[in-house]
Amino acid sequence: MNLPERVKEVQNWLKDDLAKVNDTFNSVEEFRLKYIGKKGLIPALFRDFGSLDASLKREVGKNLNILKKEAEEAVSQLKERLTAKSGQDEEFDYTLPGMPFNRGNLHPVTQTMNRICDIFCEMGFGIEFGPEIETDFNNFQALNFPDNHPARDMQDTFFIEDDILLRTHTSPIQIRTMLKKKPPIRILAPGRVFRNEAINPRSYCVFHQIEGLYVDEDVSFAELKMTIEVFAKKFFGKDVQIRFRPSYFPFTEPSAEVDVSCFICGGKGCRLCKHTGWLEIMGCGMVDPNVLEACGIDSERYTGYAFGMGPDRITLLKYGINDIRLLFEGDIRFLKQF
Ligand code: 2U9
Repeated sequence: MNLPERVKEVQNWLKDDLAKVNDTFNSVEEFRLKYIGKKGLIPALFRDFGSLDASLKREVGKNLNILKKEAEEAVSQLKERLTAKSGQDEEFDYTLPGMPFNRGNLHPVTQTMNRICDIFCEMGFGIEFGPEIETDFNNFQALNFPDNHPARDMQDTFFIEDDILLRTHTSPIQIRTMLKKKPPIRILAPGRVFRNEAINPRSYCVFHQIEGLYVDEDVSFAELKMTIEVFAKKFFGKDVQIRFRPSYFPFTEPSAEVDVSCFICGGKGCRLCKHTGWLEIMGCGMVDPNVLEACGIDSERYTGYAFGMGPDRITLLKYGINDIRLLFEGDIRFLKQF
């Protein structure tokens, strides 16, 4: 095949190949190399042009230049299209509505704990945290638990070593605070606690507590009652009543359990309050002088009150949940309802 015919043939291939190029770098580059790359078809035609018969040079030279220009322009247009498209997703339809994304929410127990902490913070309480692994002294001894108390039994407490255990209440936080700070002390101690209990709908081996402690000169049971009443009305609603029933804890004397009038039936009696009209929400009392002394606080000069509540139980009551285990399973289908 002579050169003029080869030029025509390359012209036809160019048209066909151009129609097949897609918007990818590889496809454009393949096209460029085939036609105008150093070893491409058009430079090869130019190389043969030198030995062409002089009478044909004018006509063939003109066609060759046109062919070269067409190929170069095609490549530069293809490259421009590629640059314009890069950074964009061809498949993406910008008119579509935004994709909804899962924002998540705080665990219901965290919500309860935050609300409780907020209310007591408004009343001047600070918040303290402590380790979940504790000493026997901080968890039992300093809190006036006698050596033979059932809670100290392996059956009830997870011991790690002889004197090291998983805290069974958040009270060691208050012990630590009293050991390092002088009164006045007014703190809240929230956290996870651990007890070696049978697992069933009403009890679990891990649960939460929030305890409060106020130690100063002249702290009285009357002040404790008022503080708890303010809390109960803010948390459960301004119309709730509260009542105190005498009780016993090793670390407080006198001690009491606190009930609120049922916030479902208003005290008339319903399934939630087991037809008593009352719901037990916390325990409290005046800090036993032995506990103050164990922390180096003069019990002649200072008195204190303390209280403790279970935010898991309060969450179950609030939402009418009948199985505490649901709070610890991490099932998203359950958790996203709150
Ligand atoms: C110190 C001194 C006293 C904390 C208190 C209670 C009463 C109480 C229970 C509530 C529900 C435990 O989780 S629960 O079962 N707690 O009734 N807690 S007084 O008294 C303290 C704490 C620390 C130094």
